[in-house]
Amino acid sequence: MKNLDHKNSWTVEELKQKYNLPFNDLIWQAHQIHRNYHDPNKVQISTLMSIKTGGCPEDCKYCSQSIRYETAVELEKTLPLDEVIKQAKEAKASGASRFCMGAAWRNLNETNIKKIIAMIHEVKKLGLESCMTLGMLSQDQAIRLKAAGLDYYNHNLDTSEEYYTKVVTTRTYQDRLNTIQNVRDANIKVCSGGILGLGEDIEDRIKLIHVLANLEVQPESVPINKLVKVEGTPFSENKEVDEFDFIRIIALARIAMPYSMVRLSAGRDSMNDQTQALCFFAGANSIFYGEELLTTKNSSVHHDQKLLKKLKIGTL
Ligand code: SAM
Ligand code: DTB
Ligand code: SF4
Repeated sequence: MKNLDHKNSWTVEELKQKYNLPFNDLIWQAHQIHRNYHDPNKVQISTLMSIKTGGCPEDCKYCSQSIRYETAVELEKTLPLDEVIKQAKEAKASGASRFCMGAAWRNLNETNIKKIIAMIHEVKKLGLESCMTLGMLSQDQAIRLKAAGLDYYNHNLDTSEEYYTKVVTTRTYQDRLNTIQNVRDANIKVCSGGILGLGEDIEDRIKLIHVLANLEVQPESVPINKLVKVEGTPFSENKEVDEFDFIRIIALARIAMPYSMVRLSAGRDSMNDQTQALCFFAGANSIFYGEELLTTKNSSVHHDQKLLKKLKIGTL
């Protein structure tokens, strides 16, 4: 049964045809693939921690942490190692299998890489998988992070190549692809996805899935975020994403990348339980768990526990 639907030579046209199927046909196809490749009643949970908050020089128009926008986020220093250990222990105790650390950097530098390596060592010692998202990485840096034991690196493409220039002007789509390649070449697992609600068209969303699915090796993890509207950012008043359009993209990601873990990522806080349940049916099988994402509120732990129990979904 395996491998039948797996290919990394999708055309945009083929993906559009899938996306435009009647809703029931689309989510049924996605669910069948989901069952063939994954346990449909299990989700993987990761906890996020911001190890360096605010003051980022990039101009991503959705982000609370860009120095260019007046948001409520205050600039903080890189957190000390003992704070990282404390939070990683709490994440483990609450049932997370992966600890994801994020920094508001354009790229990693020499001073910071030493701190990062120490953090990876400590997280690994606790028996947790490690994930980092630190901006651009060189080939040499990726190799050093791998040597330290890093399991995953998150670096999102966010949207289509065409729309990207409307979202960020301080780096290019190719810069993002280069870092993803450096991560892949260093044998670190790739976590890469995007955000819906940036003002993009449906076609941009389909093209994002197209780029991810056609990478030489598909990402092991594909986070699909719904924009968290942050006051003070240029995208704070963006139009809401239609729930069915969101579920369709989850289904498309599942069909195009059957082996990948599809993460129902930021924005769950503003989704009702029924929408989340349909996302799980359509192929989402990982979530961020914990009261906070990086700088914004996540769905509460209490609420998530209740929802997973209602749906009889267990954790990996
Ligand atoms: N600075 C690094 C970078 O951009 O790669 C790492 C941290 S950055 C906050 C990680 C990812 O979070 C971004 O690539 C973006 O996809 C996502 N993100 C940031 N702000 C968001 C928001 N308001 N809503 C949804 N996703 C967001
Ligand atoms: C991802 O795709 N989503 C996470 C994680 N990777 C790093 C980040 C979401 C951030 C949401 C906005 C905030 O909390 O600042
Ligand atoms: Fe900086 Fe990352 Fe936010 Fe962009 S998304 S402004 S790179 S922290």
